[in-house]
Amino acid sequence: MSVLRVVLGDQLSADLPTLADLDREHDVVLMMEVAQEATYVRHHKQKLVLFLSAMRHFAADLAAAGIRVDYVRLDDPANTGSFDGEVARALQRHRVERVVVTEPGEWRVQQAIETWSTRLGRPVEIRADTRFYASRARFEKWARGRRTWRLEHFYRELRREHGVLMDGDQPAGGAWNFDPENRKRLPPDLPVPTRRRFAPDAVTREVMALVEARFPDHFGTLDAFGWPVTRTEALAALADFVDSALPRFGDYQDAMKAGAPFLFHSLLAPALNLGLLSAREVCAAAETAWRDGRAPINAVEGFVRQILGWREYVRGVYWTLMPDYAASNRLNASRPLPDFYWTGDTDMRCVAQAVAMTCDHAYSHHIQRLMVTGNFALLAGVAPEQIERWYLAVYADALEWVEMPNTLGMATFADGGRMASKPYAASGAYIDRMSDFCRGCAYDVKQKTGPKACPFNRLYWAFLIRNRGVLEGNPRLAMPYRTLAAWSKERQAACLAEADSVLEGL
Ligand code: FAD
Ligand code: DLZ
Ligand code: SF4
Repeated sequence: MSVLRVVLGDQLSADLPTLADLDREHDVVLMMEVAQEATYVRHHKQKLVLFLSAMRHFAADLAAAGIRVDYVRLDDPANTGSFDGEVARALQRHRVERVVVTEPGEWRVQQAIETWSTRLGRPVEIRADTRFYASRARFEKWARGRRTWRLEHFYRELRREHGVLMDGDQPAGGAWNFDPENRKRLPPDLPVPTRRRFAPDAVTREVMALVEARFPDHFGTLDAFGWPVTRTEALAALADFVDSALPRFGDYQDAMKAGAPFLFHSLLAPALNLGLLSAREVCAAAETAWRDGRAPINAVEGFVRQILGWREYVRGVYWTLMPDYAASNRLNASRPLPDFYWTGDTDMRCVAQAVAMTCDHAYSHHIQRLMVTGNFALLAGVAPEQIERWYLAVYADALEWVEMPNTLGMATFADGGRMASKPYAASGAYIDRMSDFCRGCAYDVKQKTGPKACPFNRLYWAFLIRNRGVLEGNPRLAMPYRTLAAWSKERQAACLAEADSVLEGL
């Protein structure tokens, strides 16, 4: 019985469940470049190139291994532009009895796939995605019946269950969490490693021309494209990270520096999310580096927590709470996204830097996403849906299952605390402590009010006043609310007026 095996753009893994029992003689693998996926948000040009080039390379690898691949290119004149249309067309080309696919990474794609069997008149088998440590069901089992969900609890369970960084039943290094050691400021003279990047080959260059021609007005530039697009390149990127950056990953995880987008971060999220690397092999490489004495425990535990912890946790949150999750807006934020998120045209140096790095590399690291662009959107009351679509569009690693909970749960507190225990709201003092941005900024981070004062300062207290009804009972915000309680009515009104003048300026 021959089978049509559908492989999506973020499923580029040789061990994909879709391919498990493939019959080389009779089965066909279908891969589709479709316009709908390129435009449902206007993805950064580098993200488009990354997906399409990696898909083409993966298809070539399958074909070289003797597998029949039906690859539909974006510029194929008969291309219908959607997964639904292309699967229907493929069924006319191939005599197959059934369709097999692995769970997709996005809820809307899952919805579409669930209609296929009725619409196409063939059985469609959707297989669980075994590339994650925790299945969707595993997270739901953990979450069921718990009033509050916290990363730390889920993370410890997964470490025990999978024996990651464990010495017997004890956490390796003597503690579950080394976070307190991972908040150092970057010494100004500390050299930042030069990272391994990958020059576009002929396939990537062809895709670059296609993307420039088809999507000229999408955000971002292609000049600095250097993402791994093959498994071989992704493995080289992993080795480079372990050697050159992992030892200091923990210490400077929260640091930011003008003109230095990558610092000691791994840059591995795109390769992980497309399936070129597996979470298991990446965590194993980090753990081996610690056991061999090549990286300290605070770095390795911090790194493993991001992948075995946060990455798995946010996926569980997404699949358990969708589709209602997408409409979360607990703080009733409604302001449109300021234009400078696209242009970088702002005097706020921290924001301008984050947007410039995003434009040049389809990347900015976690603290820039959370504490600069995210924090500003939170303090300014930007509509969650607008900032969420921005994050989905502009980062090479952005897929909704990971991007949405980070935006709605972590950066904007739109989910009201389902995912994180408090909003990550901060004044300019935090950015000043963790970066060198403020020194060259048009605003003064030390001033609290007036036109020269840092806008983060001018917005911070007003944010707490405006959202008192939702946030005041939060134990983690007890301190600032105690401070506010001592403010007179007049002082609070003046603070709100000060914030209004910043917001009008947007
Ligand atoms: P590193 O700092 O080197 O971290 C190592 C790995 O851990 C990453 O590659 C990633 O796989 C994982 N990781 C780290 N933090 C998180 C997290 N909070 N949630 C899930 N996984 C994490 N990550 C994405 O992969 N895709 C997204 O679309 C995305 N959107 C985000 C939006 C916002 C508002 C925020 C605050 C964070 C977002 N993140 C997203 C998480 C994180 O910022 C990125 O994973 C990270 O910056 C990618 O760079 P890196 O590979 O150098 O990560
Ligand atoms: C992001 C993306 C883009 C830009 N293009 C494609 C594509 O042409 N074909 C494809 O199969 N996938 C693409 N993707 C990824 C999808 O948007 C989507 O996120 C995943 O398929 C969900 O599993
Ligand atoms: Fe950002 Fe304020 Fe510092 Fe300027 S002064 S870089 S706006 S935190």
